[in-house]
Amino acid sequence: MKKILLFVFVVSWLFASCQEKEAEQRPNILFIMTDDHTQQAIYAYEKGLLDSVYFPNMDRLAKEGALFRNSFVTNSICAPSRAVLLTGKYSHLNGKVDNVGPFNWDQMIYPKLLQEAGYATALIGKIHLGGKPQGYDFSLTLPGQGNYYNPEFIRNGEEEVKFEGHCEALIPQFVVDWLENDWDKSKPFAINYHPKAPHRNWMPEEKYLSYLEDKEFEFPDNFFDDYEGRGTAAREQEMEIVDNMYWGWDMKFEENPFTGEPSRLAAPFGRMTEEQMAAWNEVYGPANEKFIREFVPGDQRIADTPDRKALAKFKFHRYLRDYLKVVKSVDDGIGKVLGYLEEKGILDNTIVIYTSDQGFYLGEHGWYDKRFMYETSLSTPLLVRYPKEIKAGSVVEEMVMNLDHAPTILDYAGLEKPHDMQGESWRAIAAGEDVSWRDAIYYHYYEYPGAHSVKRHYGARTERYKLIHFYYDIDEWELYDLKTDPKEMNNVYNDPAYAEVQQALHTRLEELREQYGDSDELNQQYIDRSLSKN
Ligand SMILES: [Ca+2]
Repeated sequence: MKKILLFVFVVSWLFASCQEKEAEQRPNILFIMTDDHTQQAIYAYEKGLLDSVYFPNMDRLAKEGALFRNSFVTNSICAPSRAVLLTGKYSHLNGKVDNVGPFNWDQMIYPKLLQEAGYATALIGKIHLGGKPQGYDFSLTLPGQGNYYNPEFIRNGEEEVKFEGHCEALIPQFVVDWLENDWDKSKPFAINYHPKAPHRNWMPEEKYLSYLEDKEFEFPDNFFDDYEGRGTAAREQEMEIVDNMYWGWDMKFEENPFTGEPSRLAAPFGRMTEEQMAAWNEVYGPANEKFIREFVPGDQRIADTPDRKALAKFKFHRYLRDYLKVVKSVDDGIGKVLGYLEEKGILDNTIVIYTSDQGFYLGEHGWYDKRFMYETSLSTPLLVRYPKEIKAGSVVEEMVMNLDHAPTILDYAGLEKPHDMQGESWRAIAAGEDVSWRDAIYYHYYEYPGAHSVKRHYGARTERYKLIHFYYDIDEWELYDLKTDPKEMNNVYNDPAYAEVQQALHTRLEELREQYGDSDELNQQYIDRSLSKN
């Protein structure tokens, strides 16, 4: 009997210690998602726009891990993208199709599964989904869009707390504070670390107010796009840098230099301390005065004069510099958190995923903003560092989507994805394994009528082609050959040379809509829902 007891004891001890070891080995997950950061603003993507602007910590992730060249979103807009991330489901199934409607936190989201499986979970930064976050042991989130200067945060979905400082310095500090003080070290951690930047209106941190002020950038070669060769949607959008950016909010003028109307900057300026305001005025004051001296002769409106190109140059530079200034702060924050993990000796047991909620135009087609299924906004950065599985300097060509992140994170955590999650784990392809993978992705954008007037559309993209259907108040199809026309300047729909391709893409698109459970009936439901709110 004694022998049997001893045997049982030894076996249970072995079993328990194996379990402990397994728990020890489960990787930590640091998921970093910025807002509106775009591939062409990361040097490692080699898109040419940045010339010599280099963000060392983001580029470090690419150098020491994998860069996904074909990383896409399913609906290129902020809050819906976050809902796709959490649920692993398309907008038409998770219900968050646009920035306007509510998000249902009661549904299955991956942090709940991690939490149940013994992960310590935290959400820090921007989530933009309203309601009380679920699935997190700790959350400290910006209300809505949040503020760059001296922002309020909501602790655990309830208590509002105001902090002094710049949002992009505070958020990484909160991440480090949580790791240092609140993380239950008996568990692996899973953090959603979500900067606000580089979302509009790009208000730089004090130390970067002058950063890049003297740097000249080349216009993207299709900046002065006349939208010939595309359809109504491209012509009628309201996201042009020259015509649709606000003098105050975006261009940082306290009043419209041509009309004298006061700008919306009064609100963010009202939040700043005297020191912050003085530092700001030292840089923007003289630059704005110079603009007025050069561009506002009396009450003449420059937009109607032949100097439109000079005006475009000013706006493009103010925009691009401010955008990159706030990215610089994000990069510092990433460096801070990576440095902390490194110092504690846990960086290599942490899967670091860097991505954004969609891509963004930095002057391509003359635009800012996102929304379209065209390449720049359909794409988003994806860099992953996990030296245990991913070779340094890997480049992944397979087409992945933000739909895939939830299943991937569960996979890394050793968990099965729920049967109704629609994405696929990209863990094996990140590790360079030769696995069969999808040949097409499906996309659907909804927020119309709405900000920036980008019409509702859905479509399919294969490795080489893209088919888009714009619907609701128009019924137009566009087809692009990404090999011969990577900047999507020429719609070849109904071009006889592409007749077979067109037919095959229509078939593939219908298959995808069926596979993912989307339909014309759902389109109508979401139109009705949106109209009923107006
Ligand atoms: Ca966004």
